[in-house]
Amino acid sequence: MGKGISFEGVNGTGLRIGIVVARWNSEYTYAIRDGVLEALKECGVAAEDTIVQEVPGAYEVVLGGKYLIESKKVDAVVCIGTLIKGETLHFEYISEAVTQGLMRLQLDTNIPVIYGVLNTATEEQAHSRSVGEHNHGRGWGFSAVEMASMMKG
Ligand code: DLZ
Repeated sequence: MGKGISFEGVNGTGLRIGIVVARWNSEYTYAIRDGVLEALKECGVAAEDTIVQEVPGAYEVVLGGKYLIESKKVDAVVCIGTLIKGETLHFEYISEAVTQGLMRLQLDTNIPVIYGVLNTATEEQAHSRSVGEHNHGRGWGFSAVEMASMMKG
């Protein structure tokens, strides 16, 4: 289960789920991707219904998500990136643009877009929330399935 909330009974049988993963900070984003994959498998999403698309950085996850929604007809998409504050002066710009972009994407398409972007102050926080004790990917995988099921009625 994800940290903090329960996803009891979430069933992904027959659902198609997309994962967009940024290669920037891939030590963390790949661990999150693996957490998402674990959760999807656990709730019955078939391997052939799980589509993974890599993009260069967090800034590109929005268009990557749009691509999976429009071309691969996914029922939900998890968009994964990691932005570490100390690392880039662009932090605020990229973070804000991606946050707005992902919300707009789901409202424009009516396909759930899970916000899989870590915005952290330190490398240690990014580590803890991905490769460390609290891999947020699991919760984001369950969230994708729950929201996809909801939208399908
Ligand atoms: C350029 C850049 C920088 C400085 N930092 C990050 C980061 O911490 N995390 C991340 O995912 N991507 C970063 N990028 C790359 C941008 O997201 C994007 O790939 C490039 O600006 C090209 O559009």
